Amino acid sequence: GHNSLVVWFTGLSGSGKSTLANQVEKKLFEKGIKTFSLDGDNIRSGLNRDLGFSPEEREENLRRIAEVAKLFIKAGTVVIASFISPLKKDRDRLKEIVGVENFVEVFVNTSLEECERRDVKGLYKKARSGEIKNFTGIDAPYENPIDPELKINTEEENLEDAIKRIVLHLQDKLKI
Ligand code: GGZ
Repeated sequence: GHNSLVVWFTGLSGSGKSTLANQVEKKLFEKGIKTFSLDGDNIRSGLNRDLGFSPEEREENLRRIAEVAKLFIKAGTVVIASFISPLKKDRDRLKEIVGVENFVEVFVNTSLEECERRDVKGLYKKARSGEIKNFTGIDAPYENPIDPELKINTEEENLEDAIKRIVLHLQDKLKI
């Protein structure tokens, strides 16, 4: 079969990573491509439920996810991963673990202002009030990817166009 890939969405909480990931997965499914999604909902509640949000714990969170993604790659499944993954050094390590040739970094470049305005889960409000500590963008850093393979600006680009752009790029890489 075709070679496999890890499509890695990085960006702030509320940037739209999961929305994009879900839609991309749907499109790939329609094309008969086997995918599996990894996100906070299925990873932080199980495999990584011992980990919080300190820099060390985020590093370990991402390292384990990369190892899981590597296994899926070996099984020929396209992995769609959505994690904030805020630090460049940690993202560099992901690429090393998975293999840079198998890794597609997608930067969901929604501004902090817009994420905070949306505040879908009310987490920014809690972070501002100090109820949540070490919240990315508020009192924990997010380092923008310098040269991501794809960059999505959800404030300017229409969602459907962004999804199409990502899927076309993946089809090209998978040679399908
Ligand atoms: C950032 C946090 C935090 C803190 C809880 N900082 O929008 P969400 O809710 O559903 O997604 C966020 C998710 C981030 O987990 P990741 O595994 O993606 O982070 S990392 O890649 O940095 O390891 C958010 C929720 O968890 N959340 N506390 N302090 N996001």
